[in-house]
Amino acid sequence: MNFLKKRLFAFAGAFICSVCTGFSVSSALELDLTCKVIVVGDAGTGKTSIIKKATQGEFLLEERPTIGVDIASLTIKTSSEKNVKLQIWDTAGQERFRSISTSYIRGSAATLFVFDCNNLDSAANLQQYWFEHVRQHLDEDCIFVIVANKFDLLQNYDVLTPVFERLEGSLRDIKPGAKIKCFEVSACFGLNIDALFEDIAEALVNSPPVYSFGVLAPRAPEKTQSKCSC
Ligand SMILES: Nc1nc2c(ncn2[C@@H]2O[C@H](COP(=O)(O)OP(=O)(O)OP(=O)(O)O)[C@@H](O)[C@H]2O)c(=O)[nH]1
Ligand SMILES: [Mg+2]
Repeated sequence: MNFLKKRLFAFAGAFICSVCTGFSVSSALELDLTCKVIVVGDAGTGKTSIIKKATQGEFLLEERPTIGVDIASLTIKTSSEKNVKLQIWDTAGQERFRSISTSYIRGSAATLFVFDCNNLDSAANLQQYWFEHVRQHLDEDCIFVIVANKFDLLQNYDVLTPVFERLEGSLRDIKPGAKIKCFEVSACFGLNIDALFEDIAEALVNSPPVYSFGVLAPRAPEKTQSKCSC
């Protein structure tokens, strides 16, 4: 019965996914895993642009600021032939929306921390604000991805390595044992955008997190029956 429920869920998921992204994903596609991914970072760093490029193949030079939160989805076939649906939550970076985004963080299997590699204040803000902001709401097995966007505009490549090292170190102090990855991307050129989400999907399949759905998702521990007769 449980098995049947999971199959029905996968079928419904595949249908919704094809509607959300506009991709011609077959409705017969069976999803092996569905996970929530949250994307945070300062306003203007390119969160929406990265997601749009990944899900719609589109890039707008004048992207509008996100208000509250938007949700998109992307289905990826991994190297082990598993279909992983990423439900991607795009949050607003503007300060006036930050308290709203807190409530969206819970239940994320992966978190993308985006900064603009030409604006190192946005990297410092990951350290000073965003890491702490999400820390208390996330599970230990959440994957953390530090994303340097707008790589197409970068003049001095040498600055990036120490920034990644500093951010990774600071994230490790907050969440020892966390799975942390670093990516340099360009939403504008499409550089590393597919690789970024494919890498997340592979990692999730290899180690399905607590907050996930589908045939690969870990089962909740069975409730042991009390032997007490009262
Ligand atoms: N050159 C270049 N510009 C980019 C890139 N990514 C985003 N942009 C531009 O940066 C601006 C901000 O991008 P958004 O995607 O709206 O940024 P955001 O992080 O979603 O901003 P908020 O929704 O306000 O938090 C837009 O004008 C984009 O066109 C990139 O890789 N290269
Ligand atoms: Mg946005």
